[in-house]
Amino acid sequence: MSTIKRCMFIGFVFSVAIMMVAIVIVPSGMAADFKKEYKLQVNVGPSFYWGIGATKFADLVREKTNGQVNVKPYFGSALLKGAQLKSAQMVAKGVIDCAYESTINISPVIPEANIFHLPFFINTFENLDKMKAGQSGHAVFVAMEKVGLTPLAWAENGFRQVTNSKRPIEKPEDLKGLRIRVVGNPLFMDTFRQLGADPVNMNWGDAQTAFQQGVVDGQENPVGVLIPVQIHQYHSYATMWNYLVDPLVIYWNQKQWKAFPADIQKAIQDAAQASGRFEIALCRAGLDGDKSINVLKNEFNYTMEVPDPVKFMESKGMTVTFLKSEQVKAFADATAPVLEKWTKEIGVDLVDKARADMAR
Ligand code: X2X
Repeated sequence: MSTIKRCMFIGFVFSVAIMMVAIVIVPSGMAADFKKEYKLQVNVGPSFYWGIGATKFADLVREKTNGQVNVKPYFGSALLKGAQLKSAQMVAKGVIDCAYESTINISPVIPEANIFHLPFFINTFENLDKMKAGQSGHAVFVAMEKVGLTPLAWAENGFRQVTNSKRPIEKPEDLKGLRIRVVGNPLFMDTFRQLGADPVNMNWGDAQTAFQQGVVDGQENPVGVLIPVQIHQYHSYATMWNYLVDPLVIYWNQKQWKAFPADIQKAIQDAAQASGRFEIALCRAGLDGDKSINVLKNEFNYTMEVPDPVKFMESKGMTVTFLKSEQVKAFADATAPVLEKWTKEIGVDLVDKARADMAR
């Protein structure tokens, strides 16, 4: 062999060796770029509709990333020792990777999220959907980006309904003196105080014990929480007043998100969208005719255990009250000062955007 040929041969053997090493090492090297586990903050337990949605998200992420990204839901705000209002702060800091969380719980960091919690302002799924698709929903996502969070998709807890152990709530006076558990968001305290109730704020983990022990007379939550928590064990009266809505946002720590390769971002984004669509249908099932029941059946091959939450509560002996529009108006009039005060807090501009979205 000539020297040239020998050099070429050695060169060839050397490159083949490098390629083989690359084939063996690179895939595992790429996988090592991902964390073993991405912690997902969820305030409620796995049986709540929102918890079921979080599990669906984790499953879909695993499936769509071919097992490369492992999202693990931590239910009951376990990562926050129950302090649900810290979720956005901890994800922004990167202490927690991602969250499937209520707009109520992110409001300390994203005051704009309170646009959904103005009393008697939104009232229908149609209005909510218009806001999410419109400028007001967009403004909430932009506000999240500004504090280091990447919003991926909307999900839902739902319109919040009031339940209690004392009497049917049909007019503002019926709330007088009732001790009502609310979440620690001052807008909720203001609303119930304005209605003459005696609101007390506590985290969800403590609230469940408070219902059991009868420390409070009532509370407010959507059916996706009321049914799994078996509110009928504690309260005999529910009023379906749609007084405000609690959308969820699936979001990720922004810095971490930006470091993901584009195909992984797309896979996670798709998982968030699909799980959000599924979870919104769970929370609306039985409240929007056949619409959400059909989404669950046709798109997700899923049958609800409790397809009609109102019938279910009634079957457990609860009195479920639906308000006529003039009754809703009496509550809206009574809480008008709260709407006015919080319009200033949130920003007139955003409230105007929401009104324009709803009018479309
Ligand atoms: O604390 C609540 O009431 C709950 C479970 O609905 C939220 O996390 C906002």
